[in-house]
Parts: sequence; C-alpha cells; structure tokens
Amino acid sequence: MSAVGFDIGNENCVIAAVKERGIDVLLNDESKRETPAIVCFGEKQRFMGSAGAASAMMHPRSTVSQLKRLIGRKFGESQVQRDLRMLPIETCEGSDGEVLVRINYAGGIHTFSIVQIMAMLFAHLKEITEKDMEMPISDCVIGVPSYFTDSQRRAYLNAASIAGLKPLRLIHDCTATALSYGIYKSDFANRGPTHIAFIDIGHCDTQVCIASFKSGQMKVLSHSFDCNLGGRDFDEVLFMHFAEEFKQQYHMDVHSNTKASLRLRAACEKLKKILSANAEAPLNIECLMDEKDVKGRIKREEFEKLVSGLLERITITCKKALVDARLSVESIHSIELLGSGSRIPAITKLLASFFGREPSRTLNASECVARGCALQCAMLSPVFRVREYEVQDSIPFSIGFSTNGCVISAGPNGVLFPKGQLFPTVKVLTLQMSSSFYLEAFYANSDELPSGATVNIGSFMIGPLKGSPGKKTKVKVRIQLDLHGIVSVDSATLAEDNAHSSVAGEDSGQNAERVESNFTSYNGQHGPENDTSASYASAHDMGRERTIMKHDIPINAKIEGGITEVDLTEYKEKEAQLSQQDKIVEQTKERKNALESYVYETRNKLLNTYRSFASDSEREGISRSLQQTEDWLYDEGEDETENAYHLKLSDLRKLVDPIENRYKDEEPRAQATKDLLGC
Ligand code: ATP
Ligand code: K
Ligand code: MG
Repeated sequence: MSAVGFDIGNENCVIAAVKERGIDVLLNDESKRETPAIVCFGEKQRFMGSAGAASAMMHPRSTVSQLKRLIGRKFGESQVQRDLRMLPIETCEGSDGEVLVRINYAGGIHTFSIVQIMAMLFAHLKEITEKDMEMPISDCVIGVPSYFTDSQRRAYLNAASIAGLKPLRLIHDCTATALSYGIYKSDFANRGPTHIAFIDIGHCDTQVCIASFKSGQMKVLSHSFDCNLGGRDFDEVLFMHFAEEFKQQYHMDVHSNTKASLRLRAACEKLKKILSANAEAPLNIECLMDEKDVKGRIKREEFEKLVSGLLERITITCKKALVDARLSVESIHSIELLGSGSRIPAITKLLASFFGREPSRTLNASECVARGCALQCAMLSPVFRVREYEVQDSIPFSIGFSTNGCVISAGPNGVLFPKGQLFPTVKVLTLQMSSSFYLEAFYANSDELPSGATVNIGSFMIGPLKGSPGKKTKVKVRIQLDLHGIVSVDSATLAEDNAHSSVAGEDSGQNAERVESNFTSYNGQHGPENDTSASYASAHDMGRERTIMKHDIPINAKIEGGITEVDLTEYKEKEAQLSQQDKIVEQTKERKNALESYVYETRNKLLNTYRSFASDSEREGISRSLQQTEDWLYDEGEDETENAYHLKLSDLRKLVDPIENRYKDEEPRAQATKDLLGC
C-alpha cells in the first residue's frame, strides 16, 4: 500500500508519495520534479508529460494541453471558446454539450472527450509513480481548484477511474497546502487561532484561501479565486504587445499563422521569466514568419504598466477572501505565496503593500499542493499512522435544492448548503409527499460561480412511493456533500408511523417541505447510520409506544454532464487498447535497437575477440549476413513488426552462437595460461 498525492496543474503536475522518511516528490522519466500536463499524439504512439512537451512543436495539431481549463465544461461557454482559440486542435461539441477533440492519429480520425485525455495524463502520472515506488498503486488524493463545480469534480473522478486510480479524496489545492503547512508546526499551541492567507498564482488561475490554525487542527475560513488570472495571462499581454509591434515594424500578422503564434507565445513566456530577475529583457526569434527574423526588447517597468490590470485583480481576489472570512488585513498573521506564476516581483511588491507586510515563502511554492495531497492520502488510508490532525474545509458556492419547481427554503441563508459550509456533511430533509417527485440540485447564486458555469447540478427522481395514492406521507431524504465536494441524494425513506398516520396542519405542499434535521459531520467521523438513527430519535423522545416502518424509495439520478456506466466502460476499454498500442510501439523500438546494436557489436567482435575462434569462411558468411541485416534495417526493415526484428536477430544468433560458445569455452583456459605465465 502507498499514499500518493497528485497536483494537477494547467501547466505542471507534481507527484508526491509517502516514503520511509517522510514525503518525497517523485522524479519523472526525465528526472524532473514537474511533469508537463500535455498529451501529444504522434504518428503511431502517444507522448505524455515531458515527452509530450518535447513533441508538441512537431505535432501542434494533435497536442492537447489546457486540460484543467476544459474538463467538465461546456463547449458553448464563452470562456471555453476563448481557451480553445489558443489551442490549434480541431474541437467540436459532444451530445451532452461537452468538449470533444478530433485527432488524426495512427491512420484514422479519433474523437476523444476531455475526460479521456485527462485519463491519459492520469495514467501517465500513475505509471511514473509505480515505476518509482516499484509497486502498483491506486489509492491517491488529487488536488482540485476550489472553484471547480460539481460536474468538473465528477469529471476528475471519471478520468481517474478510467486511469485505474482510486481517489480517496479530491482536495482543494489551497487546503492541501494549508495542511502541509499546519501539521508540522508546533508554535500554534499556546495562542488563539492564527490566521494565514495562502495565495497560489499558477498558470491559469489565482486562488486565495484564509485558514485558521490551532494546535492539532486547521479550518478553512474562506476560498476566493480568479479563474482567469495566471502566468499565461501575463504571457498573453506580452504576446499582444509584440504582435502589434511586429505588425508596425515588420508588417507581419502573427495572429494569422499558427506556428508563429505558438513560437511567439513561448518566447514571451521566456521573456517574462527573464524579467523576474532582470530589469530589461530581449526577445529574438529567427524566421518567425515570411522568413523574417524579429527582435524586440522590453523594460520591467513597461511590462508592469502593461499588466497593471492583472495585478489589480490579484488585490480584488485577496479582498474577497478577507470579506468572506470576516477578517481585516491586520488580523492576518502571515501571507504564504505559492505557485510559480507568483514569481513576478511586482506581485510580491503589490501583496506587501496590500497586507502591510512581506509575503513569506516558507513552503516550496511548486510542491506544497502535491505534498499536502500525499499527507491527506496517508491520513485517509488505514495503513498509515499520521499524527492526529483535523482538517475542516469549506465550499465557496451556495447549493440549493428545489422540489417539483419550488425552492426548498432551509437554514438562515435560505439554501441547504450556504457558501462557506464546512464539508463533508449530510443533511436530512423531511418532506410530506403523496407521489413520486423530483429534487433538483443547483448553485443558488451564479455570481459566486466562475462566469458562464452551468447552474444546474443534477436532478433526482424519487419514487414511486408506496402506500395509498393521494395521501401524504413522510419522506426523509438524505443529501450529502461528500469528501470530494460533490452533492448527491444518498437515500430516501418512507417512514410509516403507526401511531400517527398523518401529520396535521401541514397541507400546502411547500409549507410541508422543511428541513427537520441538520447534521454536520467532519472528516466522515460520523457514519451514515449515526445520522439516520439520530433523525428518528425524536419519535422515541415523545415517550409513546410507536413503531416506525422504513421503506427505501428508489432514486433515479440524472447528473449534469455525467457519463453513463456504459460510456465509462467503453472509455476504459479504449484506454487499455491505446496503452497496449503504445507498449507495442515501445517494444518494437527496443527490438529494433537490439538488432541494430547486435549487428555493430558482432562486427566489432569478429575483428577482435572472436577473431581466432572462427574460420575465414565463417567470418565471411557472418559479415555478409550482418551487412544484409543492416541494409534491411535502413530499407524495407525500417518500419517492421516486433516479431520481424526478433526473427532477424535469432537468424543472426544461429550463425554467431557457435563462435561465441567456442570463445566462451576457450577464454578461461587462455586466461589461466596467461596467469600462469605471469603476463
Ligand atoms: P495552475 O495552478 O494554474 O493550474 P500550474 O500549477 O501548472 O497551473 P505553476 O507551475 O504554479 O502552474 O506555474 C506556472 C506558471 O509560472 C507559468 O505561467 C510560468 O510562466 C510561470 N513562471 C515560472 N517561473 C517564473 C518566473 N521565474 N517568473 C515569472 N513567472 C514564472
Ligand atoms: K503545479
Ligand atoms: Mg497549481
């Protein structure tokens, strides 16, 4: 068993795992600690991660990146359309409104959903982990942005399942960071709650979280975000700036050329990084387009002016987090700055002036999410013993329910799960119903959501109800906001009360619908059974002899953007087939390489070690075969099957093995003689 954490960034993924001496960040095939979030389809095989990034320029039309931006979202959303414009791949809308990519690959056109592409990336990360840990893995914890909607979270779980992973929890990125920050700190013991602001500026987003720490526990007070504000937006400002400059100076329209746009964007990112350490930076691209070389420069001050709008939005996001946490700037003990996008010096300056103190970088800015995920995985796994530590997270969106079109009013804010609700949690609704009914789950305030996100979460058909038709009966519905931040209707039961057969005074449907019980459980410490039994306690409290018969009512869920079991199975089969194909291509390459090196080695040995063990005619015969094999490799054998290379190698071996055996028999004797003679 192992405990693994994955930080899935829009640009970089990081893997951490529990090792003997603590939590380690794992190295990928290129010995790097960060793995690019890229899936590239080559001619015959897929290249993922580092290999994907290396092949991206060669196959721009079959390279998929920006997965975190696209997963679980609708093709029609205007932000999705804007993101797709930066990706030179062919896309279309799926039957459920999802984004599909069309890729020319292995001699045919393939259509994949983003969930499938994400699954490929997950499978790649899983493979890196298994290679490092030298064992199969499936249990893991995966980081998600706090702004992910229900359908994005479900999409992650589906992708993980296709890849053979079993997420014990999807955890908010900043919560994972806060956990890895708090669990090792001992200086919270003798004071009141300490408030820390975590600010993560990545490739595509900015997330702020304010958490309160006490000895042995941590509680998230607020999450705020700007889901369109990350490093790539700073690159884009530079891109637009230079595209305009080159239009004036060189009369070229970079926008009209896919490859030139890609190259200029990449150069702008590099320029931005140089500006983080230098007051001025050059930009040179050879042969950008129309066979023209381009040159440009920019000063840091000028860059800061160009991006002032973006910088302003970082402050706005911090303000929102403070308002939601009901804290003033003065009550923040310290600011932890994370994410590589935050390396721009102007960002540190800006935050220092906003909070009135320098932000600290106590944590490893690019690894703390993955480390926190691995820690959480160990905490949730029965196999690992981790120090007792309580993590209380909250959701940044209000979630409401309606039944047959009427909103169920509950709690002080009128919604079942208000913004800031701690989770996981379960709530039990008691409804008076006379026949089958629908419960609809939805985001109650679209202003809290990323703009354009779908408000609907899902619809749950509950019924049929047993009993006499037309007569109202008490239905208890358990609604769960689970560890992943996903909403579901867990169970519905019909309680037949033999003491009272009906509840008096409740006639109009809407008034009768009320939340009777409200149980909150943290970290799943209270099982479902506890909650259910508790919700029936009131019947016993009344001290009367009553028997309550419970009947389970069927629930039929239709989840927004959900995929069917049939589709999921089909995706798993397809992934297995593609992965098998990649393996075959890899093995074929290995066989071919083995044959090639055998040819060269044998030729060498014939001239040296084997020389005195073969007759002239044997040597001539073998040399001829080696030459024929070499010619074949460069000609019709260039692109052959694994077996063809294997057969060629065995043919050569049949000729060479007798010589090799003679040499092996003789060699020890020759050596012994040499030793005896002392030479
Ligand atoms: P996200 O969290 O948004 O999904 P991510 O986790 O993949 O994305 P990070 O790896 O935290 O993102 O940050 C990547 C961004 O950091 C890129 O936009 C990159 O250009 C930027 N970046 C990296 N180094 C520097 C630097 N020295 N100066 C400025 N920006 C930098
Ligand atoms: K990252
Ligand atoms: Mg990140």
